[in-house]
Amino acid sequence: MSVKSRRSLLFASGALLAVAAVAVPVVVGTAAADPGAAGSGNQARIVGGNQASLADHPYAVYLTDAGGNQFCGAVIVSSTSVATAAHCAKAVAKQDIRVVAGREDKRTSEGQVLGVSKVWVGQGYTDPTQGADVAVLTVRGQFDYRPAKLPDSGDAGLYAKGTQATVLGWGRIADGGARSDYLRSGEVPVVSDSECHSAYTVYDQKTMVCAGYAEGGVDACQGDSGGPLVVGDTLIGIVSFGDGCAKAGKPGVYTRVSTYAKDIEAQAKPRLLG
Ligand code: 4AZ
Repeated sequence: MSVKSRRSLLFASGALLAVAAVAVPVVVGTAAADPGAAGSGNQARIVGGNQASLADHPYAVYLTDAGGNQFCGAVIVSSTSVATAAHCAKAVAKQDIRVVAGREDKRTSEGQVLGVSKVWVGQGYTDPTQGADVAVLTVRGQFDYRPAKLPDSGDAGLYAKGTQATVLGWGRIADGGARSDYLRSGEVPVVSDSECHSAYTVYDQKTMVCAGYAEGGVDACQGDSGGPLVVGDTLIGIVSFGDGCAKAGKPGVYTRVSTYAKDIEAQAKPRLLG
């Protein structure tokens, strides 16, 4: 979610308005034409990225509401569950959330559409800027696609400044611009905690990690929230918030998955339905 929309939320009254404002930017723009969608050229893809393939990233999925509108990304973490952002899980009622897997192009009917039987939200979550912007959705049925790996204690180095990571999503291709019909990816370097704290006073290195170039140009954007930031097939971040998209000095802020890996794993375990 954007810092700007959160600021306006602070002037609005009440948490219900907040939920409505989070849901708005992700529902608009789905019907807009994508000028680059035919596969020609590689300019202005995502924000500074390129069309991507599910063959390389089969765990990348998206969420729709009951009307079929894509509102967030997510990532398969087991045969029966996805991780996403808490602010995504809270934007739409559980019974109305659908998880779409195996579909690169939103305009097709490829892959799977699964409902959600259970929603777990990160403990203490209130707002993306306060951390714990993580959720696990248990789906009705099983995915035909392999999960991303969760980081373990040996993966601390993946969070070092300069690690090249890949962000994936079906969100806007420019700040305030059209939503993408295709899955897109962008390559972004992990940003140091001190640098990210300079960009965002709310930055908390325990629960968040930043990625992006100092000069901007490549970033997640509205509608990419909840989607994966991976190094290889290891999930290091979940798209959470930022000040606009791809702006100089304003890297994307992601949920630090290593902090929540044990929780995610516990929620992701397939278990017998009671
Ligand atoms: C959003 O509103 C959003 N540039 C997601 C990511 C970023 C900004 C906004 C990061 O879903």
